[in-house]
Amino acid sequence: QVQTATGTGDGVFVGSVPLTTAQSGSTFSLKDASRGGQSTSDLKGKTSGSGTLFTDTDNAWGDGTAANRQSAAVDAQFGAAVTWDFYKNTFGRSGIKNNGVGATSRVHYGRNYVNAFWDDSCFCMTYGDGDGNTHPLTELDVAGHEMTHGVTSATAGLNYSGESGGLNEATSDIFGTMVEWYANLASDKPDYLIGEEIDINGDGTPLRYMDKPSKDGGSADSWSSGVGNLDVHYSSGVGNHFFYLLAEGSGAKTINGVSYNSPTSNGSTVTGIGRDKAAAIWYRALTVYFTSTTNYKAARTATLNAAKDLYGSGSTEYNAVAAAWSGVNVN
Ligand code: ASN
Ligand code: ZN
Ligand code: CA
Repeated sequence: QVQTATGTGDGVFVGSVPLTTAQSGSTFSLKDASRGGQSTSDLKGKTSGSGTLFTDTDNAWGDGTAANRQSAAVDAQFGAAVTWDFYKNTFGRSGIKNNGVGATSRVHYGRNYVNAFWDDSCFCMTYGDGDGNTHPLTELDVAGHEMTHGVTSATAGLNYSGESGGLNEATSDIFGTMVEWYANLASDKPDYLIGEEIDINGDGTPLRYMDKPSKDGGSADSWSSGVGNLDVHYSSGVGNHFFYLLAEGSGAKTINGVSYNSPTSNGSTVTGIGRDKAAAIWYRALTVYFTSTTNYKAARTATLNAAKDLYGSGSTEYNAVAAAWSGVNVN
């Protein structure tokens, strides 16, 4: 019969972490019965199919290098576990669909694939190995980002184009970042950067910046009439910048050794309410008020309604939501 066991993992990015695994005789598998049966499989370079469930004989997984094919699986399985715990312990959400069912993860997708993605049809997330195979896409904020696409799909269903697509992407960056803060790993100190560990640009810069999204060379810092024509990973900048302003406030500050400088589009000063309250407001807006066609103007109304529900109309939090949206030109 199958029993639950506690193993150890050494991931490419997460370092040494505990893993809840399954044991059948002398064989362990990367499957977590305590979190809806979430598991991780090896695609071995293929681009379809469910892959081969990772198994092991000593319940010690990976060696911290991408050369060992279990290491990326440790990151993926741990990322799915932390994301599960974040949603469960922060919002009482039991899995992506809130039905107690875990998602599966697939690693080693294709060859030199520099991306990761969520797919509703397999209820699974998939990671490439990156170009050169030393930087798989299995960073924690990416895991949280991809699984959050599943949450968005199961709740608001934000259309993946135009301004609603930007809000969809921002939602994934916001909660991917919150997953990183929830885990608070010494090996990956939490920040307001996306994909900072992967070195996707080869020069040490992250994929995206929440304090000043335009630092990536393409994202919007604030709303303008054409913002919905941008790629959704760029129109997300308006939502990401709103969230940073709401959580941390405008101006310069250093957190965990990273320097941020977040200007508002109208020159106003915004005082942050902290990331936990900001996340609670965004989650309530996502799950109660956003619809498939919500645009930035409607997101302002939705988050104000969420803040009213949680903290009261005219509360400090409510007023901060209004000020943060005005700071990204959503009036
Ligand atoms: N990693 C990308 C994302 O989650 C994949 C995509 O463009 N759909 O947004
Ligand atoms: Zn995304
Ligand atoms: Ca990050």
